Amino acid sequence: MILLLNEASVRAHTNIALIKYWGKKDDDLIIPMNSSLSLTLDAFYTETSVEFDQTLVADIFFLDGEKQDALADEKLQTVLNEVRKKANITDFARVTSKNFVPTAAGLASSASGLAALAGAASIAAGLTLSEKELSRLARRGSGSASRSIYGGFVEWQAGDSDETSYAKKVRDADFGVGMVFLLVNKEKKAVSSRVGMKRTVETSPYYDQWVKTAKQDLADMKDALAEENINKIGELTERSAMKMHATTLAANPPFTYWESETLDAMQFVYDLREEGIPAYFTMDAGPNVKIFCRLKDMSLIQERASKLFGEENCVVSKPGIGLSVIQENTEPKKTIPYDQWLVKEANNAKID
Ligand code: 2P0
Repeated sequence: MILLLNEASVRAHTNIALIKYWGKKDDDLIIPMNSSLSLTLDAFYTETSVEFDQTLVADIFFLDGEKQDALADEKLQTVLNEVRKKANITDFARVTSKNFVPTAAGLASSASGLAALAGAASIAAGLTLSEKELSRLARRGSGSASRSIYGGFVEWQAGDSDETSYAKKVRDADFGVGMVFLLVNKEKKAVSSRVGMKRTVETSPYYDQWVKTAKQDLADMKDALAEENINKIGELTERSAMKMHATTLAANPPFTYWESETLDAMQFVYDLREEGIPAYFTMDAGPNVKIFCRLKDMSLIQERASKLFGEENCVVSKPGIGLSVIQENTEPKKTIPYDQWLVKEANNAKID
């Protein structure tokens, strides 16, 4: 099937932050307090199709085959409204999304979901946004989505305005690293990241130090990436996660995303290191643990972890690529990287 003119489909991969984003200085525009840095992963992604249709009387949203309350989805509405404004259209949209995550992983999919939505909606509306503009648009939906436009290691520079807050690629993840996911709890979290980070900014006495030290951590991380120093990358990753989670413990009311299995998984990682295997953990706004490690150690780590946490709860992932446009919705799907799609569109425009 060839896609219609006002319809577009894209695929976006999720990302895990090594230097975390935690806290906003502007809640509406989603301008973060600190810059962050992530690794895009290939195992988890979202495919989204958007069609603007003048016969619709409201936006409709299907996720994994089930109709959602599109109006109640604040993140989706923000992105669609921004696209309508930019393209000067008023049509409502039919959004169809599918999350590709191994066996209900319970991992937040807002990074891949909102990046895919930004890409598909902008193309469907006839826009040809640069990657930087697309990153800014995805950011309006969800902060971490700004990073999912790119593959490899990606920095979201905080900036201080809508124009200056966007992500850019730091380098390819081409030196043999990946992640093992330990899924210790697949339930929806009690405190969303949006609510959690706001409470932390407003009440945690540790928050100022988080912002201050994140700056140096990011600079050190960029050096470590340039050196391809896996131990240094891992140590900084672990420390950033520990500091982020420390801020929540001191918030009012205090809270934590950890569960007892989170601590078990951390101990598992310490034990790997005792044995000389370079492995480092990170946790986000939930109890699951992600292990940064060498690709060549991934199967050994997965095998060991499966014995402790169950085979279905251990998933490995290589680094992933950036946004791609689905050109033909046949199986297997024919895709083209977004940057190449832009070049093609520019050439087509010249011919026209
Ligand atoms: C991150 N997290 O850097 C951090 C670390 C969770 C912990 O970005 O409010 O869904 O939509 O901007 O991006 C998750 O929060 O939050 C997140 P909003 P988002 O990956």
